[in-house]
Amino acid sequence: MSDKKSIEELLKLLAMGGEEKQEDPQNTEKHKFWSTQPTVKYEEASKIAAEGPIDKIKTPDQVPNNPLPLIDQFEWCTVDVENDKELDELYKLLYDNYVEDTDATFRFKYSHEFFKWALKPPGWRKDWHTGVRVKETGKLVAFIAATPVTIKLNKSKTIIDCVEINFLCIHKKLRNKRLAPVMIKEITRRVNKQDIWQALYTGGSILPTPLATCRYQHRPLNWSKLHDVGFSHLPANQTKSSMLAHYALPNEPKLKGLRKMEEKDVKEVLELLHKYQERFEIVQLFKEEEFKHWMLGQSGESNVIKSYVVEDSQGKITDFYSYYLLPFTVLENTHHDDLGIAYLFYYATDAEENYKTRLNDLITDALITSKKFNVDVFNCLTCQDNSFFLKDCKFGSGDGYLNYYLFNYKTFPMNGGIDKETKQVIDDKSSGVGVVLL
Ligand code: R64
Repeated sequence: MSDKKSIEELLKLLAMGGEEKQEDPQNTEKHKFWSTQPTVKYEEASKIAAEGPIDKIKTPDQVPNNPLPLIDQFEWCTVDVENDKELDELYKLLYDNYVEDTDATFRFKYSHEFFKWALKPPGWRKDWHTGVRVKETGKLVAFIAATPVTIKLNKSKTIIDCVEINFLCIHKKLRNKRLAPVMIKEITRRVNKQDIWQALYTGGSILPTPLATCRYQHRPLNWSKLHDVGFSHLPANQTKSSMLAHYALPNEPKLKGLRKMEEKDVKEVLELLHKYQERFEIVQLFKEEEFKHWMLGQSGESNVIKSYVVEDSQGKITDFYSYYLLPFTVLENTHHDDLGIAYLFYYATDAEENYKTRLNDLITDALITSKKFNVDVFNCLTCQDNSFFLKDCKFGSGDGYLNYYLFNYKTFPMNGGIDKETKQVIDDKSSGVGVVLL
């Protein structure tokens, strides 16, 4: 976000000769695993002739019935996310061992409600919440999850029933023991047993081969708190009060007819979204039940997912947006112990000639409504049509990148909303990526 960061980035780019390289010392180990998997090889990526599955077609009965062998002291388990005690174990594993930012000052502050929303969409399966325990003590030391998702590739009109892979986490003391490949192969086996052969996943590190790369974007809402915790820096030519003024927002949303989305809106909003998504190359197709789950949560008001619609004077829904809330715990700060974070999720509008203005108004209202939920920074990526509002809505580029991957499927590379060389946002251009993962 700061000037310092952009200089750092430039130096890094210079040092790498403009190429993104693996700085991971395990690059070769990683390669040893990924080169055995049905993914696009780096060299192939630029010369893909046709889209389609990579492995030859199989049937579930050709897939082994038994789990992969594990190192002796460990055993497979399923984590029962309907059991509070097991949810607490998952919380502890992830809190202590899931991805951290580079300075280890922030950790995801999960809640039971977040886990249930993220892990139990319609069609969820217990055995897709795969864990590893220490045999002797029962301690949970690794986890990986698959959830069902249907994607559509708009160019070829291909619809694929696949899974999303998320929450891969291995206890810090078990790192470098080659456990991740075993976790990935085991979840693959369990998914294949259900006659599903493709998976969608994202990650910060570069593996063979991203279908698109997006960049983190942040819109400060509570600039002074972000400054206090060391996330935002004061630019040389600014004062604290000029920063506050720059990021100030009205208290009330400005779109006439804006209201919370309700269950009765599900069908109409879903139609609006599916129509809207025709502009992207890869999108998520929802069944009504799935859309209800993802936009409204379990039952009653959700503290995790927030969805709003704009209803015109004829009662027609013209726009909608959604975001999920997943705060960070802030470690070792004298003034603050958490940071409220919203992540932009799905949105749509039927606007055409005033498209850019409408998107800007819509996302401005997303920012405004999120302040009620103690959001300090509103995050999104450079995917979807975000580059139409990032600048005017005062988002700034962060130092994180998110790579999108498809397992066992070749696609032409897609635009992730940033320039390949400079990594800067490309303004006012649709990205290819219309699917949003948590
Ligand atoms: O900023 C951050 C993240 C992020 C993002 C998308 C866009 C911007 C983003 C930050 O780390 C951050 N910090 C340190 C301060 C403010 N923001 C992470 O992430 C997209 C992916 C989010 N995944 C959440 C998730 C899902 C499932 C399990 N655990 C976590």
